[in-house]
Amino acid sequence: SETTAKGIGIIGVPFDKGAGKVGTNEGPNALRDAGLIDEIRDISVNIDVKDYGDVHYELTKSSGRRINNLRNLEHVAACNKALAEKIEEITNDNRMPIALGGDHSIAVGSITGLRRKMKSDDLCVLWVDAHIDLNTSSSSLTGNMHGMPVSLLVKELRKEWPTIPILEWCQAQMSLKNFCWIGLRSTDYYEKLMMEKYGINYFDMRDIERMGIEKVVQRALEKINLDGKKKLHVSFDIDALDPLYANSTGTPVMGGLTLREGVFLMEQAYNTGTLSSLDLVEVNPLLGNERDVENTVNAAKLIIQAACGSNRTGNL
Ligand code: EXY
Ligand code: MN
Ligand code: MN
Ligand code: MN
Repeated sequence: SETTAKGIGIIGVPFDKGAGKVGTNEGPNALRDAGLIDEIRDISVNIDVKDYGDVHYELTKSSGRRINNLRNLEHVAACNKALAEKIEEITNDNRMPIALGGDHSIAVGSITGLRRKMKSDDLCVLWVDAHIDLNTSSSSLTGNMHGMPVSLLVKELRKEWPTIPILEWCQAQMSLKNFCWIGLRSTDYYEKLMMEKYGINYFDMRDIERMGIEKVVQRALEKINLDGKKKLHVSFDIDALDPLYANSTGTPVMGGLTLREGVFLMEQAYNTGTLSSLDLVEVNPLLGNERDVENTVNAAKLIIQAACGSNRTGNL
């Protein structure tokens, strides 16, 4: 297979317009202020980390009105367009992009940017989340676009969308077959219908109870990357973790992954040698008490460090 990236590229996406609550725009700086960049550098003397700063965008038109039930569509479109360009720049620099969210709508830009230099089927995605984020503009009950990113990225559901000129740049055209979910415990009625209709790959919390996290990760990777030839993107929503570990997030759901399961999952993803990019989203430092914020930020840091090859028993 191809050579792995020579370094890591961090991109902050201070964005909350896809969520129903404000505050995930503070995520990137909460992680940086907690020492994330230096802690990644400490993993190994050979590690090469570049911080590309934050994504900035400008609106081409300024209206806050809803279009097709899509809250803040203009913001979501403009931010993700700018993010896709940054991700492309980072991959051109031969670095593994790590997008610090931001709400989960930013996966639209991050995966679109990655896909630009790849053939269809060269990329697979592990979506680690309490939610499946599969709503379309017509199925969504909230209009919050962080519940819709997957449907904008896959050909099976993109056709359910009306033509939206400001989203024309989003031509990811992935297949649902190249996605697998881990951690599900909250899906909407229409999302469940789509899961059945398209035979979606997933391992929910019941599967984790029955098989344990090791088997779940192994089976998930077998489903989307059996021969190990694809590049792996992990889109990690911090609300996949139980609120005990990550309460500072907008849509917490009890009964989630332990921090140990989340870290182990990411260590196994790293160990495949195919991990080539990551989103870490939905950290909201404006929610919860001081202790919640500290726990959530620390949990996010451990997961990112695992994606960078950190070893819990020490790094040489
Ligand atoms: N399914 C609900 C909706 O569409 O509004 C909740 C989505 C929550 C999305 C969070 C980020 O994963
Ligand atoms: Mn450059
Ligand atoms: Mn999500
Ligand atoms: Mn979620």
